[in-house]
Amino acid sequence: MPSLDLQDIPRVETISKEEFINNYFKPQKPVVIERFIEDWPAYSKWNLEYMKSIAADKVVPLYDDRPVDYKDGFNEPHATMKMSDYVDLLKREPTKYRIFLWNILKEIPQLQQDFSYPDFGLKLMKGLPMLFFGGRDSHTFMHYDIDLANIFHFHFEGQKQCILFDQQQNKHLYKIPHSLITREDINFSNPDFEKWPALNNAKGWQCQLKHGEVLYMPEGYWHYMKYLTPGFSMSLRAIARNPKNLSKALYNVLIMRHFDNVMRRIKGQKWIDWKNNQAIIRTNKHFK
Ligand SMILES: O=C(O)CCC(=O)C(=O)O
Ligand SMILES: [Fe+2]
Repeated sequence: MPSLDLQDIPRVETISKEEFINNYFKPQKPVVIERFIEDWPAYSKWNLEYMKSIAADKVVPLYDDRPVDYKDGFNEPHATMKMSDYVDLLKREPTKYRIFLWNILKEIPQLQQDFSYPDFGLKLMKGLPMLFFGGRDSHTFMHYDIDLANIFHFHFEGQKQCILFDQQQNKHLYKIPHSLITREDINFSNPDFEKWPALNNAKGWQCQLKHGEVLYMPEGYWHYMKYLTPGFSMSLRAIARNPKNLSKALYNVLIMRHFDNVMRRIKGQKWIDWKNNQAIIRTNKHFK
């Protein structure tokens, strides 16, 4: 059976600032650091039960895997639930509901005492520690982040599969124009190559993250995350340094996002359908 051409992301136990900058940041290569946060209180404290106890009555925004609808705003949640109910659901059964981009600094400030901003030689954005939760077998669609930042993704409880591609692979990925995602009907954990033949030419990376491990994703890297068991992660970020990525980030934030919203308002579902179709036409043009 054909499968995606994915290399295992290199793993190290720990890393110095110099090693990180020279071996991974400068060449823009991903890495998993296995034992970097063992001295954080979060390493022993953070699990689903703890999050439930600390945020029980908070109402959290939830996302499932429904395709983008023109009526939804950019990143608008599909449902909400009390955190205690959500954690109970995660533990009880597989669920598609995920928490995506939840700013813990704002929501539960005391969690800040449980971690520190590591010195990887990059300036981390202090206001933006984001949390992500998911149930067994749920996935976060393939996307790259609007600011093309360097992302440090710390995982807690359970196991998560991550598949990454760099921006050079865009032409093989059925990327949707004027957006940050690929076709949502591609199952990246087991793609249908008859339907999506260009994926044969994509070269990417993969890993399975365990509790306490941190994944470095270089600037603008595409990422697809599948929760193999219920769990959650925290992302810290550093602004893109490569001028090309930085200008792409500015374009996305200042122009692309608003243009897309305006087109949704004017053209409705036709705009979404056109974009989905263009993803195939553009990728096939390159493939043939
Ligand atoms: O883990 C997830 O569900 C998504 C993570 C993500 O997209 C990110 O860290 O930027
Ligand atoms: Fe992301």
